[in-house]
Amino acid sequence: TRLQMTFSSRAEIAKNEAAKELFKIMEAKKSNLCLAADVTKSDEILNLAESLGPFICVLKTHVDIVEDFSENFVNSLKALAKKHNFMIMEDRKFADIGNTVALQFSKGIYKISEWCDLVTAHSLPGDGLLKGLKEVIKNKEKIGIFMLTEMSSDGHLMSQDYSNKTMQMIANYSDIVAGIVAQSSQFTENQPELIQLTPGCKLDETGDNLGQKYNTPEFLVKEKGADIAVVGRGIIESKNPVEVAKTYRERLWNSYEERIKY
Ligand code: 6AU
Repeated sequence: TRLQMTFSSRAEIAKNEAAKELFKIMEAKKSNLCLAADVTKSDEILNLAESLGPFICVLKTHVDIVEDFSENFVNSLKALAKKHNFMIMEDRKFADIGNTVALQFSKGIYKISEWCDLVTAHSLPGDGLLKGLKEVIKNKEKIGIFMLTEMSSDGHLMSQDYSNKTMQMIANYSDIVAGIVAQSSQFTENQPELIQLTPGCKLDETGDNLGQKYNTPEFLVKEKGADIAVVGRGIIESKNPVEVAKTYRERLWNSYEERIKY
């Protein structure tokens, strides 16, 4: 099954070009750490990208929290992604009709499709959303979508049925879907071409006071099937982000190496 396969063997069978590339980056850098760069100034994001870039495979943004967004910022971030060999994921969580998400993806101030490698979306509106995103992606070389299957937050409304139907929906869009955002390995057991991204990762605490739930790197990779774990505050709010990021990277990668042995 997926859990025993190496990332390099999965690169061979990935159907989405961005997923293929991401598997290769993970293997090359021995990193399955995604940084959630949830800070509100563009310089803070660029500083994180510069100092932590060597240790991560993906830098995840929420571009709508950036107070001083500019085209310059995007160009600098892209340059750092190239320099340190990581991919940029905009965690936009699209959730509207196809026509609207196509506009949100390509227009407005952010023009997300012009700079992201990966982007997140909800399946809630139905597959018209994927059709809309695909209209935009068709002119781009490599963009991969991550579909939300399950969330890390307390009381989310994504039932087993919702998650299963999400998997059915994405089956017809394997060229543009790179993976899923999920909390358990059940959905992609027989789909090693998809990448499981799992948020809610911290070395110690169990949650915040707004419903977020945390697990350790070992538990997420070995028990919950995470291929990539997302870490935000665990790193960016620590006293020494570089040292802490190295620790996350090492513990996540060791967990992956142990996982493929069994
Ligand atoms: O490590 P944290 O709690 O500081 O940050 C977790 C990051 C945030 C969330 O927007 C995101 O992960 N996230 C997602 C994603 C990636 O889509 C899904 C989810 O279920 N839970 C979650 O926290 O940037």
